[in-house]
Amino acid sequence: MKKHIAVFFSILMFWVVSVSADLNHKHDSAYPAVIGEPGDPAKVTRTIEIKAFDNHFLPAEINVVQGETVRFIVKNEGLKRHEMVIDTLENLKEHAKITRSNPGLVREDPNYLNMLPGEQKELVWHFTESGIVHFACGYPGHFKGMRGKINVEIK
Ligand SMILES: [Cu+2]
Repeated sequence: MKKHIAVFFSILMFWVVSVSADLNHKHDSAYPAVIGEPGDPAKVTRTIEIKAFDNHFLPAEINVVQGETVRFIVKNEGLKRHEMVIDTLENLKEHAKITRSNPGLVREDPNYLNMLPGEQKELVWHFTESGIVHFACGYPGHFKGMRGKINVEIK
């Protein structure tokens, strides 16, 4: 009987581990599903140029269509270092808070760019859900002005 219980529990544990691995696989936990996912550069449908100034983005409002894969070319036209992070507003606020206590923090995530003055970088993003996706520079004193909105229209 004891053996049966042991077998039962090992099967149960195996099931729990596989289900949680599957959940992790479905949703890459680095960013919420509502904002989309890193895009395949081979599937880019549109290129959008954004300029980062001290301290605002131009354009600060962008319209895309659900399903599009966009190549963002971001150029830092300012005299300060800037970031461009695509995320939910909630996560951007959290990021700005972390940046405040870690000045000079540079992340390696696919939804993140960091540019020195004059530098230009690219980010490819696939907008899988309709709604509003935000972008911002989280640096202290920048975050209030350096925010933008991407309206993802229903296909
Ligand atoms: Cu900035």
